[in-house]
Amino acid sequence: MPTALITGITGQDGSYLTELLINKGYTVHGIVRRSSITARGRLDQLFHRDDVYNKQLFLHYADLGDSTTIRRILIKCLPDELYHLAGQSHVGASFDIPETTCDFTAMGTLRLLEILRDLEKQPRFLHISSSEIFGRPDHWPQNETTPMNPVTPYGIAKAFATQMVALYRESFGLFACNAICYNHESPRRGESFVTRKITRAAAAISMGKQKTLSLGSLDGQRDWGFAPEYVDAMWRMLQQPQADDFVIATGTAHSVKDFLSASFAAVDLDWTDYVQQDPRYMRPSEGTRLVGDPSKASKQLQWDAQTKVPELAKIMVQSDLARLSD
Ligand code: G4F
Repeated sequence: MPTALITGITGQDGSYLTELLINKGYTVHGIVRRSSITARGRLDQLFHRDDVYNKQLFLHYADLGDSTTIRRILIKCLPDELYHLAGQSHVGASFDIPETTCDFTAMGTLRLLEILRDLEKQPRFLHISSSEIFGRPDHWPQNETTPMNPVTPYGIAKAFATQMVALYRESFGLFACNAICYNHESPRRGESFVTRKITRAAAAISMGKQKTLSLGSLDGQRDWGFAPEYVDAMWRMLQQPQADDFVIATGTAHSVKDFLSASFAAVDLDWTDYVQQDPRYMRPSEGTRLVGDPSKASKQLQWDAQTKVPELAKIMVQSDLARLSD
């Protein structure tokens, strides 16, 4: 059975992808950053399976800045597929830590590509790119040929990495692909992203555990899908006969207000009674109407997003209600 290596294995996407690959019979290796906190909550279910951990699933410590260790891991694991999901993924935070963001997200990807160039056995490579590369596009929906116009440090770092992946594919013949993913959410989403912040607050307010919710701009429009479906698209990309880039999205734009409305409706509340705007959460610059055209993925990968915002919000609120009542 094939072997996969995943950077960012402990994140939302990394954990869903690991489950998908384990169920398909892969051996999965994951790269994790060393820290004093060893909790890997999203992978807990797999860790506690004696038939999986250290048999089908292996973890290795390395930092994206540590090329020597990453090269050593690649030579040891000899993966057939490499999924590069790691990076500083919070767009708002990228204004506070632009150097770290560019080092991990942009240079981290280039370092990986440079290592791959030298390998005798080159794995198929997937880089998780982002709708943030389009920033303020001049048309909607965006597709694989839409010009990049990033307006955040994160978006600029992702644009660099995305172009490097395409360049290494064209110049050095690497099987290297960009999954240009629009926002994808789940109960495993970090609590500082707007969807999870909203669903957690809706649940907590309905239980009397929180009084209000402070947010930044409510004007932005995003294309929100369900994360487990997005990792399936990533896997399908690496099974294609040729490496290519794909937009992975639902094709539907929603405002933050729409997501608020769907989430608070799931607990029979009206969001306008609880939400206040706070300048602390406003960004110096914002992507505007980011909505993807997934028709290439639909046609070539036979992939279509199934879960849309109203159901997604409900799934996340239900999960937060259960978590808060534990
Ligand atoms: O949830 P967000 O922080 O997601 P954002 O910035 O669109 O980025 C996410 O999706 C990208 C595309 O897939 C990824 F590349 C990226 O790594 C990340 O996963 O914010 C969504 C919208 C923005 O318009 C933001 O300004 O919500 C707005 N917002 C309003 N109040 C807020 C808040 N965002 C956050 N995080 N926190 C707030 O309080």
